[in-house]
Amino acid sequence: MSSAVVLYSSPHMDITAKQDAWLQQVAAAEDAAALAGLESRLFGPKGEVVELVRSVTSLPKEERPAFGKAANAIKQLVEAALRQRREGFEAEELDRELVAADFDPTEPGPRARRGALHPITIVQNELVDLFTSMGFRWEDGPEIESEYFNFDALNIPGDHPARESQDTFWLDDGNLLRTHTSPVQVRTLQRLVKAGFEPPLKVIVPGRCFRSETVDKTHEHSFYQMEGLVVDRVQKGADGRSHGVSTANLIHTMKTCLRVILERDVEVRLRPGFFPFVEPGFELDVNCPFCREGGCSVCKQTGWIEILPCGMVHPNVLREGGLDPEEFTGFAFGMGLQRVVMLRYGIDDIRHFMGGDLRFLSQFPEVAR
Ligand code: FA5
Repeated sequence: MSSAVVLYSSPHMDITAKQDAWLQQVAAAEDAAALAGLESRLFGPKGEVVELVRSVTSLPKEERPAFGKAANAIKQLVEAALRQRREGFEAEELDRELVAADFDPTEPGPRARRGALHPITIVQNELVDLFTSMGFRWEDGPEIESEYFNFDALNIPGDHPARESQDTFWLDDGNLLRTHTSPVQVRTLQRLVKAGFEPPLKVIVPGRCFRSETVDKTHEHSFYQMEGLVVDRVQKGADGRSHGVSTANLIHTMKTCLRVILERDVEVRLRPGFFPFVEPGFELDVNCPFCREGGCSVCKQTGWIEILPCGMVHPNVLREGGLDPEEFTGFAFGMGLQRVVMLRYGIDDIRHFMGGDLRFLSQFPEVAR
């Protein structure tokens, strides 16, 4: 190693010789431990380099500036040599470790866990895609709703027994947590009619609802529905008869939707069902996906599973929305999303959805879009 970088000769001390000696010792250190020992001998509390710098005070005044400058330069030189040698040992050590550990730098690192969509979101997205492809538009409504939109506007006055089947959480200001997505029917009609919009109108309303219920295998206090509403003007046909939106349209739409979501051909049947905001009202059943016929415990040996309520929009609701029921007719449905997801994936308990158990959730691997 070329060492004679600092050339200075003092009548009192040959510091160039010291410098050469130290640099040679650094170069001769056999390993990291020897280097660490040398470092503390040179730079420790009474280290040789430290003492050299300090010795400036013992010199005659006129020699001090030149000596101090040279001593500091030597100090920096030796420090740099030590650092370089230390890094050399560290690099050698790393090489040794890599060889010894049979380390494969081309091996992929541990994979980060990717988030996935919740099964309710997966099915909701599919339904939204399906309905928008059929010309439906997505409407939204507030989860904190007024008594008027949740009940009165839907033909459910204060003393109506139907209010009891949708017991909910009331807020101090008289509002409530909506019990269904149906209030958005009247909200949408009122808004669009006011803006001068004339049906045909096709909307879907996915959203969260709340009921004060005892939670069990099929009931939650917070759950998801998807409302559907179709309204159109009654037309006079060539046969002279009036044609409006019909139950046949409702059945066709529901069959199409269930076929896509349940990924199979479906049979449906309608039974009478009472909801004050539809007339007539129906419970729509689908043939059981588990036994296909015959009967099983899921369909309670009937071969049919109740899947969603629906019906023809009640004239009072159309009127409340600002439309003349003599001129317009429509159908509506209110699908329980959890119910559809349970049927699609064969899930037997609704409480899994909000339980937060990753063993359940990680079975639905679709990655967030
Ligand atoms: C209604 O909520 C009506 N608004 C649906 C409707 C819309 C009828 C348009 C006619 C026309 P129902 O209370 O039956 O209806 O609830 C509809 C669906 O929501 C049920 O079939 C069920 O799947 C789901 N649902 C209701 N309550 C709960 C609950 N506590 N937990 C989970 N899902 C529920």
